[in-house]
Amino acid sequence: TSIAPANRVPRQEESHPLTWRLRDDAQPIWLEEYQAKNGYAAARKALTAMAQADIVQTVKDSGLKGRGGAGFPTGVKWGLMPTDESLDIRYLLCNADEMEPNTWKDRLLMEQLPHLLVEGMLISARALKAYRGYIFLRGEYVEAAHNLNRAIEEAKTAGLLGRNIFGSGFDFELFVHTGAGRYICGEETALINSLEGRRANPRAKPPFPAAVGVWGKPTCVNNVETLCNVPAIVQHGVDWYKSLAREGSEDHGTKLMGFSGKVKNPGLWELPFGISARELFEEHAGGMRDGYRLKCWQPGGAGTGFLLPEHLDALMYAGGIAKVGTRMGTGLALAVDDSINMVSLLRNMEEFFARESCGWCTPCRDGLPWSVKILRALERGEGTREDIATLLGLVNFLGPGKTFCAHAPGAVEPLGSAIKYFREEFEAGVAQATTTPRMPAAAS
Ligand code: L3W
Repeated sequence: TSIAPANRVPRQEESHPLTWRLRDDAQPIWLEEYQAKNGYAAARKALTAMAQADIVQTVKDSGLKGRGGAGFPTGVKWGLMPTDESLDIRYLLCNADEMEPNTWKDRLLMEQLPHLLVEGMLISARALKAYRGYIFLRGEYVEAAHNLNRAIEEAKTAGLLGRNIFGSGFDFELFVHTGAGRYICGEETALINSLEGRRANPRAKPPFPAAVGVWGKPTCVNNVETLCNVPAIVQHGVDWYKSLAREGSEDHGTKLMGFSGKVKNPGLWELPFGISARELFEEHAGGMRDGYRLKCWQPGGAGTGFLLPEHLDALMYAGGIAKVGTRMGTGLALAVDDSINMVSLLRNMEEFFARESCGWCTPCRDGLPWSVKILRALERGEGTREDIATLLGLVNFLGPGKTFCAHAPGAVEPLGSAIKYFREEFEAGVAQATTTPRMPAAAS
């Protein structure tokens, strides 16, 4: 199955650098059509008319930030890659292991615009002096794998991959590597281990991948959407890119944003950073379907916190969402309607996070199943009075800086915010007349 066209508003090159080439019939765009729509012009410019350091500087100056959820500045990450000529190899990895619940933005790009990712990787590889690239793709994305492999073959045949591309002397080989369906492979060092054929446990950072990455070599890992921004930045320049976001946004450019749940018009749109969440919800998603009321929402994936309807005035950029207490994450929001019980919703989410823990560090391995056990009891109305304090203890104990990677902090962020805003629903799951805690409360 294919994803419907991303926008119901007209897409224009000047305002929709990622999606303006999309077809209305949602069919993939192959090389001939991509080139007819100015495809690979940016790559030609980068490889034949720009010095390698100028590409890095352009991306730095654009302020492009990672689109996988963490928002680390891309140019800064690129600047950490050693450019020493004596190095035999550096790698560019594309993190295409899109498995965040409620997030399907990279899938759209890879299925319908595979050449945009190939072109973005070619330019980025030139900037990083990386001669080999891998797209680490979520295994279930079968159509994306097919379309990317076909695009790579087309590009090779046309001399856009391989040796001496555009006569520039630059060589680049690109491969698709499909994962086996584990959420943790989206963590960049777990991804690197998996690519090497090892178990997908995250590695300690530092060293960051730029110093010691895949097979011990300098490696840059960027998200699909991040890399797909690079051609337009190179083609149209920093000033143009910086003019795309709404006034008031500290982030530049556009973002694939979405809304799902019981909204009238669930979907995915390329929108300027800095629009309000209300505009996203009401004008693009059409508000709630008749008979449903918005109870709360998450701005960008299961690992982000719940917000109330009154928070819809927040602006969709990292700092705008931080002001209301959580992270923008992937930018694909979820509307929770008033028919949903928060204990059941959180039980479902924590089951996912507990299942997807790699088990490497104790707080995550033991803490997440513990939260599931408590949430199941509360859902059945068999909780104890101490359960909510224990859950809050886990939110603290599994929070940022206390585990090996961001998996557990992401898992407890929705839990902490759900208890903050809907505590009475958790209290309603406490059995009458219970006094004995089932397990000792976690140290706070
Ligand atoms: C060099 C430093 N590099 C950080 C780099 C780091 C990485 C990037 C972001 O988690 C989040 C997570 C999920 N020197 C550096 C440095 N870097 N400091 O910057 O790193 P970090 O640690 O901030 O985050 P992360 O581990 O990459 C990602 C959240 O995203 N999330 C999940 C998204 C899932 C998908 C998906 O399925 N495709 O996107 C949603 O919010 O919870 O917090 O490259 O090396 N000093």
